[in-house]
Amino acid sequence: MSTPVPAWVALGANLGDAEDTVRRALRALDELPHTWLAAKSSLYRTAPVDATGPDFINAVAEIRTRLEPMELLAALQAIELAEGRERPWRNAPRTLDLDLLLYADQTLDTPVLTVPHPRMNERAFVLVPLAEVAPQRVDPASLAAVAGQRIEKL
Ligand code: PH2
Ligand code: MG
Ligand code: MG
Repeated sequence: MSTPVPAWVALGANLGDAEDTVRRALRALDELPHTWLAAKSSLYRTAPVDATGPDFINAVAEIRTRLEPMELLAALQAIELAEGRERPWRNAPRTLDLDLLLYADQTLDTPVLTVPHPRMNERAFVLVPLAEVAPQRVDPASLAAVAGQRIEKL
């Protein structure tokens, strides 16, 4: 069997009991096949970026996984669906969003999956929690550039 690799997943929610949902999703990541939770950031309350609706709860998980990137994407989408995720329009309020940020040191560019996540460096709600679990994977200039975005540790 393949050796496990590190990957980082952004969690976000702004519908229903978002805090509860994010905590449950962290456990769900740990329960995925061939995957476990290696580290989790704090939870944060964040202002919506290019989105409407209430404040988000965000966090970042570091996992180890033997799933290939596309298998992992499918597994993340299954967790979103189990939490009642609907996609009425782009960036609509959501019960749960799980975005694959980084998969080891790989880059991927397919119609359904781009890694590293193409917008991660513009978002405090990704960079601040990612810096907690994997500071070596955060570009300091990007982190400084998003300092104006509202984010508060729970
Ligand atoms: N996700 C988005 C768009 N905007 N804003 C915040 N604060 N948190 C998110 O998770 C988020 C967002 C698209 O997935
Ligand atoms: Mg997203
Ligand atoms: Mg998403």
